[in-house]
Amino acid sequence: MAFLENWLGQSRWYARIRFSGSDATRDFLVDPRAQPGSAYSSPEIAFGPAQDSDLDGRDEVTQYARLTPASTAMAMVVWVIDPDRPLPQGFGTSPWGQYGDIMVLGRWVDAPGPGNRLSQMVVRSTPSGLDWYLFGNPTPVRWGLPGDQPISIDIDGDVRHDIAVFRPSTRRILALRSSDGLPVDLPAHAPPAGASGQVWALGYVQGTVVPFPF
Ligand SMILES: [Ca+2]
Ligand SMILES: [Ca+2]
Repeated sequence: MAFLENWLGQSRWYARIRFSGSDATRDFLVDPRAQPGSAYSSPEIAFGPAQDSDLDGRDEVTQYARLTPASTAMAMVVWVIDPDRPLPQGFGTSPWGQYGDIMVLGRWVDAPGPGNRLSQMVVRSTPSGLDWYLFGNPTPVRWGLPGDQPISIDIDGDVRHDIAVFRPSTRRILALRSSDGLPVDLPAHAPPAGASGQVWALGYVQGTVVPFPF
């Protein structure tokens, strides 16, 4: 799967998908601005890796989109891709988080509502640390120091994601287990010998989304 911009001269985001079942490749318009009556007008849209948000066994395209170029409001948008239909179905959730937040993909609740069945978690950086905001709860959980990287991970294996960060300075993962709320401190894999440059936790790369500034 690859994302395209300026497809056929249009400034819209498309997903180019090659289906493993048929080996067919097709392009799907996955841009909230293209929906009828859309409240979206900003091209700043972050794309997450595939996630099965409605728990039907098939992945959807997950986005974290800025509503307008002048707004700080952000919302999660989920696109259901059906190989047999020409257009995907897009579902937007109520705005949550603000521009600059990082959305962390994962299953965050046990009894979520329609359209947001895994719930949504965003992380806001402050000068003193990271604040984690679960959809619908205005009171954040403070976890992580400035410079820590939020990661998408289920450490205790209870199917719900854990609040967790990778700390580059120590190369450790610090998490709050969702099963009992207890903190854990684990070593992360070190980079290969001789490697240089920025160290990124794989969970950060794969499971968090933030739009690039345009
Ligand atoms: Ca699904
Ligand atoms: Ca867990």
